[in-house]
Amino acid sequence: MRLDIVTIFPEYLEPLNVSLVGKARARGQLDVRVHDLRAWTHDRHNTVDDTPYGGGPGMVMKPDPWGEALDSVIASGEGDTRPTLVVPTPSGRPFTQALAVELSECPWLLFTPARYEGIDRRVIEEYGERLDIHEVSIGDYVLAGGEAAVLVITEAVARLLPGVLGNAESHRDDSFAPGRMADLVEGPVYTKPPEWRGRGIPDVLVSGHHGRIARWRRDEAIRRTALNRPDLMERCDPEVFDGRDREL
Ligand code: 6GU
Repeated sequence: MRLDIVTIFPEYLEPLNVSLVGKARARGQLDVRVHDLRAWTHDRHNTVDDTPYGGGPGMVMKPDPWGEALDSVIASGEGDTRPTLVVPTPSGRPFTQALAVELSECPWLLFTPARYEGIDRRVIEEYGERLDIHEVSIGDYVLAGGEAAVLVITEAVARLLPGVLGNAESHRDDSFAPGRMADLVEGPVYTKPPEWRGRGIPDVLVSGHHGRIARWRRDEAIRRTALNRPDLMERCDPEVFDGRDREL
């Protein structure tokens, strides 16, 4: 997969050299290209923002540098391949595991993280007519810019790429993974030693009884979901609660 990111803070994307995403790059599974938006400005101050039409606080990112930057990145593709445009914005659609899966199936993603009050709307309209586009929010809070959202989205997408996670099964039981644990968050996990500061581990986990272990994990997932995510409980599939008891 190829990833292009156009930003006024290229150094903000340095974490893409680390850990899972960094290793995927080193292995050639991810081709990440970070571009400085100011490379496509032409004035002495490398201006990327201006005051909003209609007044109000803050600044808006000018369309010209974005237009030149996106044209240049798009033209760098092979043949007539086109990137899928991902526009991080607090007014976008919520980023979910389902969207992470959808984006992981795209060969080429182009991210446009903005600072200030966002990008002149005409840029989104223009490229929305030429490219598949997703305006995406990573949650109900406001960040100073979209770069942190790019890191979040990239990590969620990269770990879904074939061969990036060590174990192909590793994301089967993820919180929010489609399938068995759909709409439940995961329960607690334990490792050695069997006693730490006087605290043991649940006996069932060393019982060797795989059916009982699976049922215990399911029950703990439901308990944690009810506690932390009552919104998910509302739309939980009743089958998840008791549909598998026959098999356990
Ligand atoms: Cl994608 N950008 C910004 N600036 N704030 C956000 C966000 C994105 N998602 C949630 N808050």
